[in-house]
Amino acid sequence: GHKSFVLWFTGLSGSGKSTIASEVEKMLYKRNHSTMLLDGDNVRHGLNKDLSFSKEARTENIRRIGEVTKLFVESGSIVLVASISPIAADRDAVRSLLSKEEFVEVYIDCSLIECEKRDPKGLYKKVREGLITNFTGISDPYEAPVSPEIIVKTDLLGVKECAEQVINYLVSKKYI
Ligand code: GGZ
Repeated sequence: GHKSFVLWFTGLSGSGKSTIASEVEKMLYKRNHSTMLLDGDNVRHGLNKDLSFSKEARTENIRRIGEVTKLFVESGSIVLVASISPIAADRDAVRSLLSKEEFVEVYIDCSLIECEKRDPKGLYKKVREGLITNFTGISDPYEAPVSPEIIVKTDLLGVKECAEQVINYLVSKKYI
């Protein structure tokens, strides 16, 4: 059977995590892989409904997503997680739950200026109006990965090219 692992997409709000993750998922589906996409924003409406955006709650959010990820990896899926996951130690804790090859960190690298320009959900506008506090990248920290397996620059490349970069990595490392 094929390898099971997680593609862990981390980056600012509006950087393109969900968009790239779902494009990669489509490409994996075409190659007959079974996948599971966990989107931070969606998970926060269900499993993690009780969690705020405090430092402790974000850590708990990532811990739970990590445990669910582990279950799906064990069941044979390729898991795609799209979550800001701003704290490096929280991401590393998930990495430690899995074996070395099972955790593939994908840094969705996009400047704050570009994210704010895109503002797909109007959240940055609300932050500037003072309606949202503790917003990642503005009034809350984002710790960029130091040595991610993949860096995708969404302010330089289009969605398809970004997704292909991820697929090419997986092929070159014999994940798929
Ligand atoms: C960051 C926030 C906040 C604050 C609401 N800070 O871009 P989105 O809208 O669709 O995704 C973001 C989502 C963050 O959920 P995560 O689980 O990815 O975050 S974390 O890993 O930090 O726990 C954003 C929206 O919720 N959102 N308030 N204050 N993002």
